[in-house]
Amino acid sequence: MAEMTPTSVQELAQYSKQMLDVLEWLATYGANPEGGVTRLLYTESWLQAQRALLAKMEGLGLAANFDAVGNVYGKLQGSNASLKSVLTGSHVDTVQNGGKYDGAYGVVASLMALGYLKAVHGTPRRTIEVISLCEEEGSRFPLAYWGSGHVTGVRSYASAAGIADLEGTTLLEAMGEAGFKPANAGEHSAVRDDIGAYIEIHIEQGSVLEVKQKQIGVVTAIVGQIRMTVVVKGNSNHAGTTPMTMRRDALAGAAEMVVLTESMALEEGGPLVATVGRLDVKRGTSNVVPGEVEFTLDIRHTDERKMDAFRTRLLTKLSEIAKRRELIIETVENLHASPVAMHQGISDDIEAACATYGFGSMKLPSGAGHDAQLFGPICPSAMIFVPSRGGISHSPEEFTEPDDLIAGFQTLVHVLYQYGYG
Ligand code: HGY
Ligand code: MN
Ligand code: MN
Ligand code: MN
Repeated sequence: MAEMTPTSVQELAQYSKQMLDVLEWLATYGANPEGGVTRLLYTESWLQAQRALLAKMEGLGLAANFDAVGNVYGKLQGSNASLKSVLTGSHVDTVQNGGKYDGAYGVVASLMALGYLKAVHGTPRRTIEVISLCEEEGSRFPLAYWGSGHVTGVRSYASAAGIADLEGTTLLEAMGEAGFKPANAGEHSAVRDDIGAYIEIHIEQGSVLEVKQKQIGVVTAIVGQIRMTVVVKGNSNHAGTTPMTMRRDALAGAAEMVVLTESMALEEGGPLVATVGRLDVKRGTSNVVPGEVEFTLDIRHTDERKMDAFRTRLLTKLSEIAKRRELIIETVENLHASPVAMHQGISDDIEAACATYGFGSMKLPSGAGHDAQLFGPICPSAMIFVPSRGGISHSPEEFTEPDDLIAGFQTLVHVLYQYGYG
């Protein structure tokens, strides 16, 4: 395997500083006045960020382009075109009022890594590409991994049928309005079969690294994840004239279901987690008994069989509540991602790179979902984590120490150098 030359390490320090500045620059796209960042798929702030990243990639001498659904690629062409590419990147879509590191750090560290490698080491043997992926979060539309799903062939335009945001704008309408013309529905628009490895650097979004005082996490596996939408229907009625014993109150029923979800998850115990992240009372008014409620379910586990079994048991219990209260319950599954193990060989090389630089590292599973979950089944994939202060993420409070961001960046550069130039 190729080793980094000493001179390159000094130049790396300069690019490390630039990486921090570019991260702050990216956070200005979709910055909320009260702090935090909101860049939802196909909105102006997300599109401006993607366009700006494409220009930044070109400025670093990479060949850059949008693909059919809005992923942005930056390519450092290799000398041996017969070799499959090394792909590195993440996402810049965010949750509502999220942090400035989730996803963005992975895209910025990757594009700066390619800029450094091109400037200091020239043409690699194997093509190395950075990608800024669409809708990893599923925060505007209830369909996560839209971008990585297209690259890996898991998503097609047909997958978007009936998918709309809370305002009723469909995913395909929003895509067209952002300038990405959906081709015919069945076609896989952006799928690739020439990716030899996928490496993603990301903040941990948990507190294990901080507690264990390690700078780098080497991800062993990404948890399985089920996301569902639950609709509860009863009878909207007059709040003043409807006796308590004659109500079919959709919100009271949903509230009982939310509390049961939490208690069943607590009873099941870790690593299972279950969350109701959003609950909307349809046509909610203070003097009307609620007739319809929609809420989301997010269930995760490292063991797919236990995750599926928990989901089945939970839905049975929710139906019992609905029956007892003479309510109707409808459920739609929006995501069913299996747990995915990361590649042992690349993970070992990440650990070795940490040892080279003296960065303390440890192996750990990821409780958060990532695009690497989609790449893992089609090519060797690995993830590098850096610590999140207080384990906080999906919040304006999200923060990672600059030294840790730099340690992650240098580890990523080292591994990309090995795989691209080795
Ligand atoms: O929800 C997640 O796990 C990720 O942040 N999208
Ligand atoms: Mn993320
Ligand atoms: Mn996230
Ligand atoms: Mn399953």
